[in-house]
Amino acid sequence: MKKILVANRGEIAMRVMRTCREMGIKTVAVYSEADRNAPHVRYADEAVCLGPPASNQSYLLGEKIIAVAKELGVEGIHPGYGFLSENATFAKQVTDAGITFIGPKPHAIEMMGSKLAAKEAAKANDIPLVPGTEEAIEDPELAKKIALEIGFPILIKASAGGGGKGMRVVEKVEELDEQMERAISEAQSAFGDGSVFIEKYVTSPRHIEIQVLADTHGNVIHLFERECSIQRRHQKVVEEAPSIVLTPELRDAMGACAVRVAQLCDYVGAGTVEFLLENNKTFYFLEMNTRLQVEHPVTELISGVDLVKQQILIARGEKLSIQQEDLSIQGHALELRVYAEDPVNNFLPSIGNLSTYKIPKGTGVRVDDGFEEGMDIPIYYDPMISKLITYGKDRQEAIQRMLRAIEEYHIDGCETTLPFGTYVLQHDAFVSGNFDTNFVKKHFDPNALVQEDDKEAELAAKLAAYLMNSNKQQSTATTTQNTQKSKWAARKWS
Ligand code: MV4
Repeated sequence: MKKILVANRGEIAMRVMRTCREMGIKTVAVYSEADRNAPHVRYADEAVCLGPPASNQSYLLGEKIIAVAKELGVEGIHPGYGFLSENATFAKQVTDAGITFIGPKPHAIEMMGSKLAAKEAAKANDIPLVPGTEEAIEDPELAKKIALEIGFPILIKASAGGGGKGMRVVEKVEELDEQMERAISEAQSAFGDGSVFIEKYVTSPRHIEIQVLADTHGNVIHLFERECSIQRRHQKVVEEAPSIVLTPELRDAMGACAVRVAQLCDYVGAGTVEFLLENNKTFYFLEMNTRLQVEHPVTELISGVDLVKQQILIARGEKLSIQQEDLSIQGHALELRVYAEDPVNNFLPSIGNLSTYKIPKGTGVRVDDGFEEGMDIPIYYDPMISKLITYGKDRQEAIQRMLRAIEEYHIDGCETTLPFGTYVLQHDAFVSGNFDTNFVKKHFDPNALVQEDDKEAELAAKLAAYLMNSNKQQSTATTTQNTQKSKWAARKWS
């Protein structure tokens, strides 16, 4: 494979192209009109504009992307995450065009895209599932019977959903009829598929996922877990590897289970098997994500494996050169997703121009980003600016390094989730490891950040007053000098 087209933008496009360059593979970027000056466009060996900014007029135009690939003699297409990455039709069209899709085969994407098909296959292979139905359910009477059997609260999930989309909690039997009706009609309009199923609602689980790699020769390995319980509204904010609650035995059991899930759908490439972990001991298979995930770097840091490189080697048809026994966990890694969102204001998008953008550096710090100082954050896409990733010999070192890196990260022009990261990483529940998927709801009070802000503002005001005073005292100084001084003060505190 000598030339790869990256059908994505931002940090993940950069991430993929860096490995391509290391492997001596030429890269083709595609971009929308909003991304003309984006780093991924300049980094690539060739770049082609797809169209206007909206995703459905650019990054989602599968056929156009394939046409570009054919024209430029591209041998492989890497979809990144989001956009076309889990689109079985696109994967098939790529293959039909004689180009290698760097990812699993269409049937694996399809099977895992249907949560019901995934559960059915898992059940047939003795993979532990949350108690519930493995078939679509429509009949309200049957739903009631099952719900009473498994006990409330229950969760109604859309088969075509996933990642928390199309989920509804039902607390008591009286609400069931109405919620079922809503869930079905919502699923129908959102996904064009009204099938829903019922599960017992596990109220305080941890969200643990296992990274797998599978080659085209039937070899499957896992690269341990990522702990992703720190989320808000199904958007992960802090991820880490390893999880501090997995014993070696539990890790082996979940790893083996993830490998079986990959095997049962004939998986090829890098994938992630999601589990719920209840009481730090009972785990249930939730779903499989058939793409490279946002949080893959924490796995890379603790395993020493470049996952994108493995994806490419696998796509070339090579045998996995790593065996399960070769792998071990080295140190600890954390990732903070830096979003252009205001944590004090209910995480509302806070887009703007990155008038200051200075990234942290030094030992154990990795920043995966797709922005530069002076760039506008486009309104059309996910508002993630970067991923701040730290590595340490142990969890404490990784945490301290993250706190240091957050302090060194300077972004002006928009609000970000950086202060939220500091809040989480200093919280007793996080530090002690005593947390679950309810962490943000349970422990995050935006006022805590407002107070921090106030302290800073107060300090700034005091310093400004002090500078003005000292200016007055030097009344003999020339006007020019005064102007310069106040200009400096204004810049410093703006
Ligand atoms: C669940 C669950 C509890 N019980 N299913 C969310 C993402 C998707 N992959 C499945 N998810 C969940 N499924 C049952 N039966 C909890 C989650 C879940 C979650 C729920 C509420 C708030 C945050 C959450 C974070 C991760 C997982």
